[in-house]
Amino acid sequence: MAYTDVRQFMEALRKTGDIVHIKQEVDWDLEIGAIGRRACETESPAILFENIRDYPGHRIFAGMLGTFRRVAIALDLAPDAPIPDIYAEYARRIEKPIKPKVVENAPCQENVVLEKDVDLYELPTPYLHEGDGGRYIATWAFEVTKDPDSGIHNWGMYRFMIHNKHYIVGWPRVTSHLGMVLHEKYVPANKPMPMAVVIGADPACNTVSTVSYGVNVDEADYAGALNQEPVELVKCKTIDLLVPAKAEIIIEGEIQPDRVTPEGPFGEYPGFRTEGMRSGTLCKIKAITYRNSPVFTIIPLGVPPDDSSVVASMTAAVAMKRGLLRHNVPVTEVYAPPHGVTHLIIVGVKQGGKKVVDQVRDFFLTRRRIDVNKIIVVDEADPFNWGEVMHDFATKCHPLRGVDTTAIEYGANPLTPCYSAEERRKYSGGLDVFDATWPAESDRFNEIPVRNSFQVMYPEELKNKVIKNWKEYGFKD
Ligand SMILES: Cc1cc2nc3c(=O)[nH]c(=O)nc-3n(C[C@H](O)[C@H](O)[C@H](O)COP(=O)(O)O)c2cc1C
Ligand SMILES: [Mn+2]
Repeated sequence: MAYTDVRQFMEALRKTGDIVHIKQEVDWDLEIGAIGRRACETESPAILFENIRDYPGHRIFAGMLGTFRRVAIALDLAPDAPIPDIYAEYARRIEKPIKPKVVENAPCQENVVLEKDVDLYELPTPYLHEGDGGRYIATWAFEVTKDPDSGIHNWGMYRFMIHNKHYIVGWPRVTSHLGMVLHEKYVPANKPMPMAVVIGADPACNTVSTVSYGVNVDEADYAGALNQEPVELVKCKTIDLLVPAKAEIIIEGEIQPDRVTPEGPFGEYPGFRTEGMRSGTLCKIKAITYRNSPVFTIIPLGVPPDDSSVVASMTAAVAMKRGLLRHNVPVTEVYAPPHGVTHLIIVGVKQGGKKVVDQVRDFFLTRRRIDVNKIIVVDEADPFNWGEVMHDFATKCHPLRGVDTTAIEYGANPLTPCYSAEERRKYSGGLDVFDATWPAESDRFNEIPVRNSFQVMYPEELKNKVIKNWKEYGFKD
């Protein structure tokens, strides 16, 4: 069964014990952030804050997809489904995009506040981390924009903070889909770019906004794929954009093509506050529409695991696998372990060696954004099994011949904490590929050593006997 709004999903989480309802009064000023952050770091349930200082009648939902259990539930799998199964189900579903359906009446427009009546401070936006440049209204939310030529909508998850009661300011990177369309099409024409912020859409809509399926497709089709039914969209009240009809809150506005405004700093997804204040993208708000008793969704972003390092790492890894296969690189699996915050990726190949490892590197170097800076390529280890990966990395990756280092002049991740301020400003950095595979036949310097494992060291007959008698010896299965 698909969860087509946040309320149904919270009910499912209640049934499995994956949400905590906090009824005590909590402060939007840091307290919600602190509770949410600790819940992430302790892999606790999601949270519904029901009593927020200064905001009676409002609710905040934190950590929608912050554990693989919650991702499994969102996909209607068993809550304790193993991570590879969750990856596989997500990958399987996005193979069949389903077009959205446009509706006339939408819950997200039960209440409408227009133009001069707009006051962004009427929403319970938390001040999340000490040191943030402001109250971030869009954290677990996404922005809808449109390519003026093709009419294709883009859904992307980009942070935005409140500038004042009529303006928000954010940082969609120039290399992001929104950033590219803004700078290539709206800014040169000096035209305002319509943008809607969607807060509190269903899990599928948020999931697909964390990744790019290509610049010529609508993410809405992929949300339909995940839900296995069309997502319902409705036309905004003041701008020509379609937004999810059952979302909790929609903020309608126009990006100002001729103005920049200070944005940040912010406690960012790699788990650090890396940057100071930046020149941000400014958006003037024309309307706020919302459901009765709206649920405001947030992510208390920080060190892993949280929604970013769990679900957004998964969508990123599956996109990488699809890309590698499209480029005929024979990979078996790609895993983005949450603690690698998409900086470290594990790539599995059937047959290792320099040729395939170079193909993997070359694929990553051609991407629009090279957020990854370390890749471990394995042949025998299961990419999802960190113990196996570490063992092969430690023993099979040659400290000289097994490490390939490339400098990146442009396109690197400006949020990577180890990069200098100058590198971050220039989007420069690097990529290391660690070859933890055995060399192909022709490149071998030595015979390949024999693995001392139960699987390899013993005759089949003896292994079968040991397995058969395992329980009788007194072991568990
Ligand atoms: C919680 C969260 C916050 C994000 N914030 C930003 C942001 O402020 N700016 C940005 O460029 N990307 C941000 N991203 C990454 C984008 O969502 C991601 O690159 C996505 O693919 C955007 O779509 P696009 O590739 O079509 O631009 C964020 C991701 C997550 C999970
Ligand atoms: Mn996109």
